[in-house]
Amino acid sequence: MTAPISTRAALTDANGAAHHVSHVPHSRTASQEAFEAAQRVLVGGVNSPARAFRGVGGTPVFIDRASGSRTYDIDGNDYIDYVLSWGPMILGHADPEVIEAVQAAVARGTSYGAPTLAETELAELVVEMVPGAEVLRLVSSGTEATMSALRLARAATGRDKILKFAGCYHGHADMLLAQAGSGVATFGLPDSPGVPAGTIADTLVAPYNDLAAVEAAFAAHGPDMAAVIVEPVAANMGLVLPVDGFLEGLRRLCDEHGTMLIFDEVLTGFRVAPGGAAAHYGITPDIVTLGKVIGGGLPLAAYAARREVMETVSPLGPMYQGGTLSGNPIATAAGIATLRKLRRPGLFDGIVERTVTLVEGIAAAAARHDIPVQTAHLGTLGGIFFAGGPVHDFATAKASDTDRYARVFHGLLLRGVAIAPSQFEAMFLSAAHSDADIADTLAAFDAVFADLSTAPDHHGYDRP
Ligand code: HOZ
Repeated sequence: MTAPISTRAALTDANGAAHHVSHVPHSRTASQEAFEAAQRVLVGGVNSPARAFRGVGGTPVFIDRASGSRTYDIDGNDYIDYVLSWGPMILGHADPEVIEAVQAAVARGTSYGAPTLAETELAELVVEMVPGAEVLRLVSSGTEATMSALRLARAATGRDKILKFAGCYHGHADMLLAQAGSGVATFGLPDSPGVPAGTIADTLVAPYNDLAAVEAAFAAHGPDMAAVIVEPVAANMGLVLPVDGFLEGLRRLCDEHGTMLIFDEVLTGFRVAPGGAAAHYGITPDIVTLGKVIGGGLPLAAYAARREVMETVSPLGPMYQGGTLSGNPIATAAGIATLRKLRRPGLFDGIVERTVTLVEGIAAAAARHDIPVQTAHLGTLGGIFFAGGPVHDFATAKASDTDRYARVFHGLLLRGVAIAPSQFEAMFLSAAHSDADIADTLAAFDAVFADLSTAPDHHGYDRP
């Protein structure tokens, strides 16, 4: 199939009637040319597979700039953005307070390789906000955080085995690339070549939300189990909420077996609640990993635990982990400005309210057009699956209609709304998304659903 990019015909329904359209798209020829040039010198034309549009087909949109709720592409189109750099931009793009803090930091130098006051200030904010985070180590990416958290769990327990859940994504460290979500799920990879069998020999995988499977794993391997690592709210296979008792069950089993419970809150931290999923569910993990929002859009992440566990880490303990750019002064400035503003009364609740309006509105629009959909929302995260029955784990997520997701994705993009270019990702909202943005987005969903139900072969929405 060819890729009909932006045509006015795509904005009419099967009978030629125009829908309410808040946005008239231009062509995307500049993006197409940019992608061709990029592919000559960058593998697949991208620096992270999740950006490659392989899950939906077509050419990635090249972004020129972003502000508030919107991204602007190099052809001059703009999009109400629900990707938000895959989560970090909780205040919206180019938030003035964050930009001011970053500019002030840049003017004082970009990296010192020595301690700064800002690192302590950011850590103090996190300790106040996040249950279980008593002492932190700042790193530069979520992958580094989860990789280090596992090393810590193994060092602190003297055990090797870890348990993860199918469809949960914890970055691309070798021992976590087993039945992973996010880009790994988008590309349908059970695991990755290049990961030695020995490296994942100690990685056990259970279905998300399946406490009986976890109990069985503990029955077989309890004395060897260093850690259970989980996205407390799974947000890398689409958005899948934990069923009642699942997280409590993990906590109990880990306590019974002397195993570290690691909450990977890279996506959910500061998003499910200001204190993350641990605060929302009232369950304190032994180790927590944070990323995305904590850096306000710059490369920064962290792992944290109670003091005696963190004392395993060098320079206090024997477990080595370090990094030249860890706690970078520009990134910490962005993180501090972001977390400070996020704590302002009413700000977080406003994002949550608009998330509810959006997700419930999508469900209502789908119902109007007889399109089976499963939606979920929690805090500032939303999710949609085109499925007739409940989605509670990776198997049910993968059984949803990814082709329909791709068509909806392209229909929305034509109407100036950007959701993730993969079924296996969440929707992210920010403080910059206004009521008008939500209304425009819902109008776009309604129009796309109308077209899909009346004209299933609508060319404008083909998966290229
Ligand atoms: N963890 C990100 C969202 N699932 C993926 C972003 C990326 O890999 O580029």
